[in-house]
Amino acid sequence: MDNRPIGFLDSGVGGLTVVKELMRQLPFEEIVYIGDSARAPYGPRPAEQIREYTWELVNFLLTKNVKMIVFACNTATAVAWEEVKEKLDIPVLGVILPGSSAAIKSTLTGNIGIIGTPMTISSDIYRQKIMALAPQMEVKSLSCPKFAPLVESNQINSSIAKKVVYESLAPLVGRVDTLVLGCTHYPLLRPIIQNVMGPKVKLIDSGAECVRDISVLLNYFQINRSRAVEMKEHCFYTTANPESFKQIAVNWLGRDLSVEHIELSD
Ligand code: I24
Ligand code: DGL
Repeated sequence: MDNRPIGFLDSGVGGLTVVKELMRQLPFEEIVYIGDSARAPYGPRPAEQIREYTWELVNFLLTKNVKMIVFACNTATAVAWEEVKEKLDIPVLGVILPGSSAAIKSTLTGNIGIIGTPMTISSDIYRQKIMALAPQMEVKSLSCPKFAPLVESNQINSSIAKKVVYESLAPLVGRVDTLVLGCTHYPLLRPIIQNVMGPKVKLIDSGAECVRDISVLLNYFQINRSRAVEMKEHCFYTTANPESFKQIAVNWLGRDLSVEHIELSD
């Protein structure tokens, strides 16, 4: 047993899609979350800058005595996960490897699509990970820079969203049987994406797959949180306005929670 919290990092609030899965799959685990909303989105930023910011988030989580760190952000995973994982002596999980292996398990034709932010797609990391595990796969990657802004402007169900998703995904329709949602925001567009891709296409939520791996790791190292110990409150930190963060988090997670502002060293 290990009653320390699990640390989550993200560029902002998108990582809450991973947190929601954690609360569903592993309700007894305690969470410390840091979202760098003051500097979000990471997607359009240079890799070197994202690496630097991610290290600041990691170092913050380490001061919170976490037993494990989860990169609840595809962009941060794409550019910084390997180097952070090498340097820490606690387990560090990203969302990309779980999403990649789930896609390989899901596909019947070997034609896998990946969608994500410009940085995630230009890093080519999903394709590399998939090819390393299963070289016979055919991977088609597509950057969808308009999707996260759609979610953030509350247009998830709008006709504009339908039009943008339809036009953006046109290059993949009919050409893949599995599509990886390689960005934390995309599960919110899932119904529209499914509709555009067709009912036979399997959508892979990298965040949900990552939480399955967290569960396996907790069991393997026997570091689950004891259910006998009273649950402490989850802690959420943001580099921007805590009220704005809280509004989104309470709405999304459907429960009250405490959010604190934190200043990261620049
Ligand atoms: N969804 C996201 N980011 C936002 C948003 C949103 N505003 C409305 N909705 N804003 O990401 C980002 C910038 N903010 C962040 C907080 O600090 C200030 C700056 C997706 C969220 C994934 C859980 C739409 C919205 C919402 C509640 C729940 C879900 C959702 F308001 F998509
Ligand atoms: N969290 C990011 C990701 O999953 C999306 C938002 C951003 O670009 O920062 O890629």
